[in-house]
Amino acid sequence: MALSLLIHGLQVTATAEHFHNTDEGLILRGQYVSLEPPLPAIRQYIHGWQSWSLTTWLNAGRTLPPSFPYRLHPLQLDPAYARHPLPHSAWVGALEFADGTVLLLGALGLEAHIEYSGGTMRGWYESGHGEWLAAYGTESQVFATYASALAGRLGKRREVPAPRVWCSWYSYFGHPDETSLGLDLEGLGGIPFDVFQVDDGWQQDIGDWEPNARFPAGMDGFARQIRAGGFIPGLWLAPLIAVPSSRLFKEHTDWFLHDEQGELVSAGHNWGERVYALDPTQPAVLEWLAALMQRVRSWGYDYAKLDFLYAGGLPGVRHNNIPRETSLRLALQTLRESLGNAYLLTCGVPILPTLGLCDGLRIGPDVASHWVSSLESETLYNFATPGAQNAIRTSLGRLWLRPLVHTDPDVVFFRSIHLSLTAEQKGLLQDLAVIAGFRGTSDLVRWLTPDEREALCQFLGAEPRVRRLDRYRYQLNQREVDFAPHIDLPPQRVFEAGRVKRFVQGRSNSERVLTLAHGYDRFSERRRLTKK
Ligand code: 9PG
Repeated sequence: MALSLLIHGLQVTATAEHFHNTDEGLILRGQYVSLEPPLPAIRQYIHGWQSWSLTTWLNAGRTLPPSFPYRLHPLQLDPAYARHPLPHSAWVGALEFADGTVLLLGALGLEAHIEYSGGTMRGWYESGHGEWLAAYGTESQVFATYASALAGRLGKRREVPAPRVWCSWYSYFGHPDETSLGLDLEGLGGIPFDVFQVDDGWQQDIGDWEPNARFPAGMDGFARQIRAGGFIPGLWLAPLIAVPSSRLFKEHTDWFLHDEQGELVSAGHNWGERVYALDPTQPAVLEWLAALMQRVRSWGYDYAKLDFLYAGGLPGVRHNNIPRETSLRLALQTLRESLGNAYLLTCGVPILPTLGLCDGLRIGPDVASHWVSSLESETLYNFATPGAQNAIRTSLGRLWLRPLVHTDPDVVFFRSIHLSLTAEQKGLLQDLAVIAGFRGTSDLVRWLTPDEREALCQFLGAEPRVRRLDRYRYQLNQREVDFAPHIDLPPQRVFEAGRVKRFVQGRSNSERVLTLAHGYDRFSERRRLTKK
């Protein structure tokens, strides 16, 4: 049914099966809906599917080429739409007009997608009929209305303060060890962190969540050491994936998600291997997940960073045929319940299915010790890879989620060694963390000068008054910060023959494989940083 409607004063031609006005605004119902405003938009908002997927404002009508490498699509964006001809938005899209006003269309259920073409914003549910919110006003107003409607449908976080987190990843990468971390713990004495979180690298394999030889005291022993140091023990796991080398995969290959041809579904590449996705709609998998979370709790961890959760929402044939994001949400419900009252930070996760179930949510890709790699952004056209600029761009586009969840823009840096960021770039990351309300670092205290240590303490303790001045400008107490000059995408893909080849040449075989598989050079970065 097509209707001409007034949405907060804007005359819009809308199609849906059903319309009704509520306190929240105009609610549309239907599998397919559309909004056609009277004027063309100048910019459109695209919202990436999971934490790491690109989220930003684009000039209306511009297209985005598919990112490279394709084998990372399942790991970085919604693979079902990776080669969609128009910029694709998961759940929520918005249009900005020349006078600065914004028209938003946002799904209130899961498995929903949005695109904009020919002056019309279209939304569709992959299956079934769901609800949508249409709102018109200032950008802040319409996103606040959407957030409040989502809170009513999916829920929001518990009323606990956001923890201040020390996380091992951005200094040790895949090789943390009990002895070095023990020294770091001592160094952190007197610095106001709440959580000391061990990241990737403690486990035997992705899928085999038992401590490896670098943690001889066991994860329970190390949790006791963290607690004795005065911090809440935190642990990283990627419970919904496994690599083929793991015992889990070898012993339970039938637990993994298949496609219609009966082939295993790829969850991307990482750790030098292909990654596969568990099918948590199988009762045995759900039981295994619950037992795993209970084990983590029994070891003494009260903070869990659960990562690579997108795997639960990939397209595939599930045991009980329920839609993909609904099945992810059911898995998250089990994870949440089995973690009891532990703090849950989700990462690499489709956004809407987590709402009401997690306390904290990673809202952008990883930061890195560099600002941007021109190979990745200009040639691979990949904005989900680690890098401070990518992290800032997408996280800024997701700050509207603040009323629903602790928004984690990833760690900040105070160190000046093992880092190529300028003082200004470090400052942008720090300001964003304060605005987002979630603070963490991986800096080792022994890497910090006395001034840097002092700046870290001040950052952790500061509670400045934050005011949003416009889309990219904020005021922190009396100081203004403007992110606008730092977030534009390169206008189009720069593809010089030989550029990728030159980049890859001169590296060892294993580095070459990793570079090609990942589209970025994490391997050499890790080796450089962990050199003592
Ligand atoms: C541990 C890390 C850290 C980090 C997480 C996640 O290939 N990729 O695009 C890719 C993106 C992110 C990523 C790894 C690979 O990092 O965000 O904080 O926990 O896992 O492995």
